[in-house]
Amino acid sequence: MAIKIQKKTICPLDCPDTCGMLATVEDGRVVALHGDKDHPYTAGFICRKMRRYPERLYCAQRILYPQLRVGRKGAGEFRRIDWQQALDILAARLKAICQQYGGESILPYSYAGNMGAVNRFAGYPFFHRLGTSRLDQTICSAASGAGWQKQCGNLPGCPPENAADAELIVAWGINIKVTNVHFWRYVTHARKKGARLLVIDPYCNQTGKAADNYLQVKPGGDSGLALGVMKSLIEKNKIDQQFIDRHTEGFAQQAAYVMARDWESFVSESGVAKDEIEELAALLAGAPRTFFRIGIGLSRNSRGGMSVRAIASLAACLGLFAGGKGRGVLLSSGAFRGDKGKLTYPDLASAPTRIVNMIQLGHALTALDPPVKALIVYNSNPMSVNPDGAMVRRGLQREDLFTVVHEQVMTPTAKYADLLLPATIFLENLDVYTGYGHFYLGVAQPAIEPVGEAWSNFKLFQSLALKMGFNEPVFQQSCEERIVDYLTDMPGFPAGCAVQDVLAGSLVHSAYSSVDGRVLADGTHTLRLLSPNSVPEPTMACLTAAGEFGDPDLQSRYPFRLITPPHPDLLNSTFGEFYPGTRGSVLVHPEDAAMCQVQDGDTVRLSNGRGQTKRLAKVTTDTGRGVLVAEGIFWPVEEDAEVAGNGSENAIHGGINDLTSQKLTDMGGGATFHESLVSLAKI
Ligand SMILES: Nc1nc2c(c(=O)[nH]1)N[C@H]1C(S)=C(S)[C@@H](COP(=O)(O)OP(=O)(O)OC[C@H]3O[C@@H](n4cnc5c(=O)[nH]c(N)nc54)[C@H](O)[C@@H]3O)O[C@H]1N2
Ligand SMILES: Nc1nc2c(c(=O)[nH]1)N[C@H]1C(S)=C(S)[C@@H](COP(=O)(O)OP(=O)(O)OC[C@H]3O[C@@H](n4cnc5c(=O)[nH]c(N)nc54)[C@H](O)[C@@H]3O)O[C@H]1N2
Ligand code: SF4
Ligand SMILES: [Mo]
Repeated sequence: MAIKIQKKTICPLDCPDTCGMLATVEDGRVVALHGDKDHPYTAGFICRKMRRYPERLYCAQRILYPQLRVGRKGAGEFRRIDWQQALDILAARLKAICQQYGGESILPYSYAGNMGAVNRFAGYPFFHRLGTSRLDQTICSAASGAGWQKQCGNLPGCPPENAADAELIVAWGINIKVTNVHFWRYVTHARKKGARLLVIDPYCNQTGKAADNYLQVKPGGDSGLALGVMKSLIEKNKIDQQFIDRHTEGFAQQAAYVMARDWESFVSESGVAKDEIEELAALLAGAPRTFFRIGIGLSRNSRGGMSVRAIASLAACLGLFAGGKGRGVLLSSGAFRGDKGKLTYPDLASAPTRIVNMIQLGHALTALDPPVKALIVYNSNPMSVNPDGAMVRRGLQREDLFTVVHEQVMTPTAKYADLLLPATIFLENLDVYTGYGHFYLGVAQPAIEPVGEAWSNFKLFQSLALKMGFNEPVFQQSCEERIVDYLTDMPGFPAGCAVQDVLAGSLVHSAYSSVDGRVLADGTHTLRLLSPNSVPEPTMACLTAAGEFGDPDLQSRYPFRLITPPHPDLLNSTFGEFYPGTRGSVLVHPEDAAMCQVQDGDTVRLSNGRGQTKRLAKVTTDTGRGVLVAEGIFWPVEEDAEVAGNGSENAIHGGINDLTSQKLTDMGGGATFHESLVSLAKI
């Protein structure tokens, strides 16, 4: 009789919830995944995406051994080789490219397919030592982080548990029911005691539908709204003056700024009428126990960093950072501040090398000088997730580019590999995980042996370093040694907590997590409403001009504003393999649909100067006029990928990111995924 055992593990996906899970293992195979009841935050529940994860371990698309390309680039045709051959080829090619073109002609590309601290950054020591170009990892939270940093410095977020006692919860640019499902529990607790949930978003998303109030804001219009509310609070004398005096600097200048602007500027910027802005101000002023849950979604546009600054400044005017029962502000928890250098080893680099912003991968592969000759991808699927997908594809098609992809399944990027390497899945790995939506950290031991010949990122880069003759001690480290080193003296790690206990499975609760979110109580933080040294960026939260959405040339050619938020069944592009042939939908306002003669269920083409894609129209008032919403980074549908007669690559219908741009956010060098002008036509 087969024996079933349960092993504790942790979800590795890029999701604020970082769930504790139990893997049921039978005969060395994982047969089920469930939530771990002992995890204090995720408490026995995991999302439906992850419950299906065991299928992914054993699916037909899993890459099981190293392979070399035999067909044309992108065709996904390979022949099997063994790891020794793979390492020989890889080491020889990298040496030759370094010799002929220099180390900077090699570009590593990685992101957060696996959030385990060791595996996520496993390639860094190797690439520093080799002297390659460096990747600026900006694709997710760079803009929101920069905006938060400007106003709040390194202030941690308020623990999510505190929201349970709120009388008003504001979900600002975050789709809690999709991207932060465990926070919903606190919303429910609070509402049982009479609290209201307000959602501020350009479309009435799943969370908006379940909310008490939904407020539609223009995409990128949050600064207009937050500063308008601030103006109303000042006019009505509803500012928390005590908090302002004690914990902030620069309020007088900020107040002078909003009072000098007329109402029309806030209304036109936000798309929210004056009386609604005033109502919101009254709602906030009347609810001292308010909790702001701020999403990263609202920062993915040309004014995104400023939106976070404006909302943080508004929260300061309301005194929310003082914490206390039911009050607080949470964008990212910032619960553990490990020294990244203990994972990445920047000192191995003999000289600083050029930095490539990952958002501009399309540019790097097609126009950068001196050119990129080798691209090494792990932990990411840039062909799907990176903006300006048509340019990324054009780059990956280059015959003189050597592309290595270390992957779990045959993704759209993996198909373009010259050398394809099999990667382990978290259930086969040892690693340490910290949540960014809560305050816990844990280590997960492998639940099973690797399937096929899969190697972890850590094993790949340690082996490659030895193959290349790198003999620094870091390349001899075991994964456990790196974890122990990383956890030792980690800021946020509570005193008296033993690293060995953590390796044995104990969860760690951050020292930065105060019970009631009184993060400012010790008086060590001052919120800077005015940052005189931030020039050339504005010194305070203010109204700024939109990028692509404000461009008159583009507006006349491509009249619709497209935003591309997450889908409940995908985690960025992960799980795309479960939905072959799925195009995803696009929400279209009924008046726009009538103008374009589009009906509900029609297949439509979305296009602009960068590319095009097909989606199914969903005609609904959930979105505003002129705003199209395409949820989810579904993989391109095979039949759409044919090149039309003229052979131009623009004739390809790629994924949704064929429409998004390489333009950067106002701060932090982030991506503007929610700011593309497009046209809409029925096919
Ligand atoms: N199911 C699922 N969960 C996920 C992900 C996924 O792909 N699928 N992705 C994960 C990752 S990597 C991340 S970073 C997080 C991201 O999670 P969030 O921080 O929630 O950000 P997004 O989900 O990108 O966007 C959330 C909302 O922001 C809205 N939004 C867009 N532009 C604006 C704006 O200008 N103003 C305002 N107020 N709202 C705006 C969108 O319409 C959307 O409803 O989620 C993680 N969780
Ligand atoms: N249009 C649009 N585009 C977006 C976004 C959006 O809202 N709209 N969101 C953006 C955001 S917030 C983010 S964070 C990025 C995410 O971009 P990515 O980090 O690329 O995220 P995923 O799409 O989940 O792809 C991760 C890949 O890594 C692989 N992987 C997982 N674990 C491992 C491992 O241990 N080793 C190796 N070698 N591979 C592994 C998975 O199989 C998967 O194919 O996407 C961005 N792209
Ligand atoms: S994706 Fe998020 S909600 Fe789902 S199991 Fe992982 S951490 Fe939990
Ligand atoms: Mo992200």
